[in-house]
Amino acid sequence: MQLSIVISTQPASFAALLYKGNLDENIARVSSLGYDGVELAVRDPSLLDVPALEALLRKENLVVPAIGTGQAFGEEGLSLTDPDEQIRLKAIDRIKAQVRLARRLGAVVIIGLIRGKQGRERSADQVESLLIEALRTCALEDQTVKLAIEAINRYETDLLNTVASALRLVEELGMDNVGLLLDTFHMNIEEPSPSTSIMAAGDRVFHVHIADSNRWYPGAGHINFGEIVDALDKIGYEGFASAEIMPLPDPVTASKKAVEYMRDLTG
Ligand code: LER
Ligand code: MN
Repeated sequence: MQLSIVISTQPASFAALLYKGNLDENIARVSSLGYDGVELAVRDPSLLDVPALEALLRKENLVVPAIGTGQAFGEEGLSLTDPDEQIRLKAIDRIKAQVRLARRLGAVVIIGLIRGKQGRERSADQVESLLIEALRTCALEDQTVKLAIEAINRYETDLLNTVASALRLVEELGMDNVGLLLDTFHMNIEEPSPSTSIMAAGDRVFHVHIADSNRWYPGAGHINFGEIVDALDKIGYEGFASAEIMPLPDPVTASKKAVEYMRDLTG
């Protein structure tokens, strides 16, 4: 299995991010630790010097399997299902820009917290139709770029907490370039059996996040990663497992432990 780790291209408040500081140094460190790729959390692609980034990735021999987009929600309040149409349109434009960046980098675009929240005033049907329409527009921007909807636990959003609910939405949308991101931290909270959920998602799994039950590096909590890896093998998953972990006890130890533990497990 190919391994990557999430880093941010700019300072951010989201906790499960390593290396929030200098991008050049961070990418060099990820490479020296033996990762195959680096997942980038990007708030706004227009703030990136893409040719410089591409040169750096070439130099360090790293690919970018996925781009995280949640900072636009966390830092700017953009969401694909906001009640305010102007905010929804801004969020759609931002994801379209992420799709264009992803095309250049060969990455999947993650639809995580940018999906927004349902709240008490609106029904699930209302909010899900807004999301489906927004995702259709984003997916049509470039059908060679995959969008991966992440099932996120109930403490972070009330919209699409389980793999089954995200899968239902993906099937309703019915576009080949829209699938799922499975995150072991969220699955450990929401799924009766993470391996059964992985099997149910099958070839709709476009990307995987790994963190242990406490969101520390794999091996620091009680998730059975052997079972997770077996289930991913069974569905023929050939993508990346990307460590989205707390920088604890410190960023370098966390990223080292994650890659060592996963290499031991997957060979
Ligand atoms: C992001 O991938 C994630 O897992 C969420 O908890 C926050 O966006
Ligand atoms: Mn995640």
